[in-house]
Amino acid sequence: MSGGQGRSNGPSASVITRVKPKAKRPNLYRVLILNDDYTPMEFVVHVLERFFQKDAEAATKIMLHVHHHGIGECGVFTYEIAETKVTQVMDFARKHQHPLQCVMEKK
Ligand code: TYC
Repeated sequence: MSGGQGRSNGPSASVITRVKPKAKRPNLYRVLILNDDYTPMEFVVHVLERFFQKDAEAATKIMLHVHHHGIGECGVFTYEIAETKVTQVMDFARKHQHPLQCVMEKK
């Protein structure tokens, strides 16, 4: 077993390497906020501006969509970024004693 693919990567064994770069698409996750009866609309708009870089118009549109439909998308991110956004929003809502819920789901 020497050369080509096989066991024994000892001295002088060859290893097949890929020449063409394999572009792996990362798994993507939606970050969603949920409606509730208590979180003030202005607070939700502020969250969307602060953590999701939305302007006032886009943030208001998303907030109103959630208010009327129960759930809405704040953005799409790789796993670690999405997880960070969820944590930031949940911590911020708790700090201000609002019940706002933020979750992520695989796209
Ligand atoms: N339903 C809330 C209210 O009437 C507003 C709200 C919108 C709360 C979006 C949460 O994700 C939310 N004050």
